[in-house]
Parts: sequence; structure tokens; C-alpha cells
Amino acid sequence: MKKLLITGFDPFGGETTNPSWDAVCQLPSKIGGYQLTKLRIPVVFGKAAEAVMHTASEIHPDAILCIGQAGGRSAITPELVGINLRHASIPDNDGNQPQDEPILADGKTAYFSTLPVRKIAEALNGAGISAQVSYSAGAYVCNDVLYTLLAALEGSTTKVGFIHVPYSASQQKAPAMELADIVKGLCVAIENIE
Ligand code: PCA
Repeated sequence: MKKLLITGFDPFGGETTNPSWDAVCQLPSKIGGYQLTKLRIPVVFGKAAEAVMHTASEIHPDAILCIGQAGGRSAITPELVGINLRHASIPDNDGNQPQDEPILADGKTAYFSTLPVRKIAEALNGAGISAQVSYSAGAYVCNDVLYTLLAALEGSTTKVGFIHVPYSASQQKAPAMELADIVKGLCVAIENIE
């Protein structure tokens, strides 16, 4: 079986839960041809990607899929690109609030995800789950993770992708998606990462 490292985040920004980790927790341990390793990561610039890379160095996954909450979005959004930028409108969970800083001083401007984001979005919509390819993961910790992993794993056989999910219904914010639909959506996405 192939190995998938899948991550979700701690709550942040005053929320008490994060649907990214809540959904990852509910996934079965095997989906399609993949055995899942689940990892909860901190909403902290630098540390989040370090945690992913640390576990990746232990388990040597075939693919890494990171999940994050994107409040304000109504669809599940596979991210096409990570950019070399840190710009935070709220502090991260360690109190860092970088303003217009590069992630890697001499890094490339951007990297494309190495997962088939358009195929994933189409499969989700085909399964009745609202989805759209996103062309920006923002400049906060989610983008930090996506860019850092893509830079670190450039040229390797490990595929890297990121999917933002809406608020879950229990968070009492709008727009929201039922957690069960987010979980179903992640299953469909994983079935389509080849
Ligand atoms: N969403 C944030 C960071 C953690 C999360 O779940 C983001 O979109 O950057």
C-alpha cells in the first residue's frame, strides 16, 4: 500500500475547534490505495511545516496532503500554488505576525502543487460536494506549510498538496459545511490524488 501523510490544524483565531483536524480524525485509516498517517499541526509559522517534515522523514510518504480551515469560503478548495510570502492579519498561535516577509530568503517566488488539483475539484463536484480550484492559499500559516513543503520536496517523488475547507456547521459561522460532507469530500479527494 502507498502511504499518505495527512495533516489538520489546531484551532486558531479565537475558534475552539478546527474542521481540518476534526475531519482528518474521522477519516478511515485506508482510502483507495493509501494507508493514512494523521498528524495534528500547530498554527505557527515555520513550526507547522517542520512538524510535517519531521514525520515525513520518519514514514517516507508517497504523498502529503495538508488540510486547513478557510473561513469565508463555501466550497472545498484544493490549492494550486504556494507563494514565498508571510503576511499575517492576525497573530499565529505563538504570537508571530510577520508582515510582507519571504518564507525563504532566496527561495523561488512560487511552487505549483504536485497533486492534480483540477481532477480533485472535478471529482468532488461530481460527488455532489461543492468544490473549486483555488489560486491562492493566502499568506498565513497554510500557505507557509504548502510553500515550505513544495520547496523542500522539489524533485522528490513525494507529492504535496493542500486543501482548504469551510467552517463546519458546529462553528456557528457562515458560510459553513456539514462536517460529514467535509469528511466525504476528503475521502473523494484522496481517491483522486493519483
Ligand atoms: N487555516 C489557516 C491556518 C490554519 C488553518 O486551519 C490558514 O488558512 O492559513
